[in-house]
Amino acid sequence: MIDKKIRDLIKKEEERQEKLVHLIPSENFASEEVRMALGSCLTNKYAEGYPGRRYYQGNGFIDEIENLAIERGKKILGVEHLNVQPYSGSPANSAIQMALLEREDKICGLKLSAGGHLTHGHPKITFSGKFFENVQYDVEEDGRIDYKKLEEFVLKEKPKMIMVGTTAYPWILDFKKFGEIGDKVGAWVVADVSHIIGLIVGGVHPSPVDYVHVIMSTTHKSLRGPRGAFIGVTKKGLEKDPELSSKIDKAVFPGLQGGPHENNIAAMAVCFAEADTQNFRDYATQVVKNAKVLAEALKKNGLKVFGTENHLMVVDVGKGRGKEVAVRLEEEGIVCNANTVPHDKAGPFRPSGIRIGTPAMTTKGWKEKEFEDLAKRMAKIIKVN
Ligand code: DSN
Repeated sequence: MIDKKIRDLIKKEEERQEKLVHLIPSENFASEEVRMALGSCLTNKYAEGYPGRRYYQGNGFIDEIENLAIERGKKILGVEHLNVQPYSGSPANSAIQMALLEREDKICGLKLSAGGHLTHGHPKITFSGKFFENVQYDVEEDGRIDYKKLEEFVLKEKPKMIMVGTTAYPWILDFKKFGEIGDKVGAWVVADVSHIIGLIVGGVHPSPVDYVHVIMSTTHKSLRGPRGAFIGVTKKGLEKDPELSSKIDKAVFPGLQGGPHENNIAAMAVCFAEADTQNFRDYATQVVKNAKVLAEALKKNGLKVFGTENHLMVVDVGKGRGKEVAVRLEEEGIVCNANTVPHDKAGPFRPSGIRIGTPAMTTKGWKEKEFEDLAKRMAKIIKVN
């Protein structure tokens, strides 16, 4: 059967991705090779369990694929153990928390409105917020974490787990500081590096590997892989608990998930190999250069910008105007998302900013000149809107 409706819609989406300017910092364009693996026959196979320990027959090639993903991932990340089965970031964080926390233990994460993530203990409506006691830290007026204040907060609250990870934080994260602070209260320190993983692997953001116990990341953002995630266990993690790797594995399967998506895992293996090249390191360097140019050019054109030292920034577009500005930009072919600014007076439902980043358009070959021109266009649209 040819499903004409779906084919037409995919074609339209393909054209949209081709034509527009994509600035959502968590989006990217995966390579043909990654997409080949994703669309392959591997989607047909059940493989519950882990390589060499499967519940179904017929997993010889699947085991080779998953082992390759693990081996390549461990090499670029520098971790001791790697689980590549999480379906995506939220299940991965849930698995980590399920492995290491008891009900009512305290989890500490950056506030969502300050650039954190729902799965980092966001109160009431999320798994991590419902099942564990949660405390949240904030950023300062300038959008930065004050590490002194963070330390005081952690010493007072004594969380069992500290989530270090961001979705709209344009500054370098001081993983060493987080590690030291966590050690003072004996907390698990988990780095969710989903946004910056490509920069870490590309050598343009410090790695958390020596300072945290667990590293989690999605693979489809700055790493340019499939929509999936991994959980890595560090040497420091194993020193804290020699059983850590097995606790994580058990929480992923059978704790939370069933059969792993081996097409995804193969695509992950491809993206790990792609990331282990000079070409990718050049890409990561260019992502950061482009972001700096974009931020500076927007400032020069009169806008208030938070950032940047990484791949993204938050632009203050006026109290409560984030959504209307994002819609207006899309009408002009520029795709971004509305976002809160630090200490947003308008609240999360009518945010005052937009969040933009450079990973996707850098993949398309954009350099400083294109981003400088774009900043001028954007400033005009934002100001007259
Ligand atoms: N939804 C992702 C983002 O856009 O940053 C975070 O999971």
